[in-house]
Amino acid sequence: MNTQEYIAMEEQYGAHNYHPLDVVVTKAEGVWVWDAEGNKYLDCLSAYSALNQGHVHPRIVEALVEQAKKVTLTSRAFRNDQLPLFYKELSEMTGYDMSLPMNSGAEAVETALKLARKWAYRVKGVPRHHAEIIVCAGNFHGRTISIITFSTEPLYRDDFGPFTPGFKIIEYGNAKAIEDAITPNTAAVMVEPIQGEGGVIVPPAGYLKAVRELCTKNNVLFIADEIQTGLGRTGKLFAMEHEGVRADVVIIGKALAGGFYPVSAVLADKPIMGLFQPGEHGSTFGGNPLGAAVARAALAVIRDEDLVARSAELGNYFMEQLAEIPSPHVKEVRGKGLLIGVELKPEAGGARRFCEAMKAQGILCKETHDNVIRFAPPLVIPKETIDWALPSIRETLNMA
Ligand code: IF1
Repeated sequence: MNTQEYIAMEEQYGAHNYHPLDVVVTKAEGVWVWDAEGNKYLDCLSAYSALNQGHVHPRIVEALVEQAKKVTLTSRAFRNDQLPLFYKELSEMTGYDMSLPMNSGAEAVETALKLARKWAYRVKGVPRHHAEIIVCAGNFHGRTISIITFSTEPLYRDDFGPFTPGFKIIEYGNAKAIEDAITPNTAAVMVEPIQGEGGVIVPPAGYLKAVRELCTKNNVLFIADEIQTGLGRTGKLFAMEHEGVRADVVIIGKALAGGFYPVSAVLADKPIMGLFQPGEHGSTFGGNPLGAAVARAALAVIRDEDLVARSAELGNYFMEQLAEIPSPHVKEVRGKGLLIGVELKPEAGGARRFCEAMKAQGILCKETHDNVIRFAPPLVIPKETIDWALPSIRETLNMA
């Protein structure tokens, strides 16, 4: 089948909940993908940071195949031999005592919210069913009904009520707004260290530090959603480290399994994570041996290939080079590490047409919020590949 045939079939039989670029990927390796006609493209999206290790990493393939031959699923009714090692390695890498594995990012966010509520009732002494969780405008934490309750994007929310009580939305990047919103019933503040979907919004310097201080001062949990920013994407293992802060609860997903498998997790120290009792939370697939084996390999690749340092170094280089491109359309280039947003001027006609033009040049990226082009290639990208892409990016950013 050719590209047009695949697209026609997808449109006929599939729900239309996406508007993808019309490239049908049939094969991938490292930073490259190939379409149904054999055209080759540089992947500058990395499945929204799920592919930090690059496509089809051989070491993760091997872990997947070997584990698939042994045992893939036990459910948590029985134990398996991969999960303990995954727990231990994740703890050693992140510095958190314990973790709780789930599958999608949204599930891990829900898990963190449940944990924060339980902590509020059992530790802080908030009256039951009165816990409040503070979140930020412009957030993206997933698609469940509770999570879209506190989305400020009408498209994600408006047709899907009634909603879940217990959330307060305040301005992102404004620590004073958090201070004003905290009450004796506040369980947690949940923040993305950089808002990805919001348009690669980097908060003002000192913001995360202020969040940390306010949470400590008011006995409120600081939950960092590092699903997109974590595991090396921004040039640190966690983006919050850019301000030297440590959240009480960290949510990770995406690159945790290198793009092979949905594995997410909530990290916290024992006084918090230890609150969950048998039966209170769970998942058929969360913590399964196949996912655990794949995640162990994905973490080992981040460590052994020094992907955090690579991201910092190449991200600086890529961002500098992008910022130097003279273009009538660009308003701002921003980001950290290899999470880079190029914001276009309102009169540029939207980011989508630039992504389409880039695709014609063999570079895949995706617009976010109408006028931001996101550049987030796998962290394994060689400098020469960035240099290969720059002339095409320059040409596109200068089109009529
Ligand atoms: C889609 C966006 C990115 C996330 C953060 C939780 C989740 C995500 C910070 C939920 C997911 C995704 C989901 C995907 C597109 C994508 C996205 F543009 F929509 F916002 F990355 F920027 N927290 N982000 O970024 O994780 O349940 O999806 O595993 O929904 O279309 P999930």
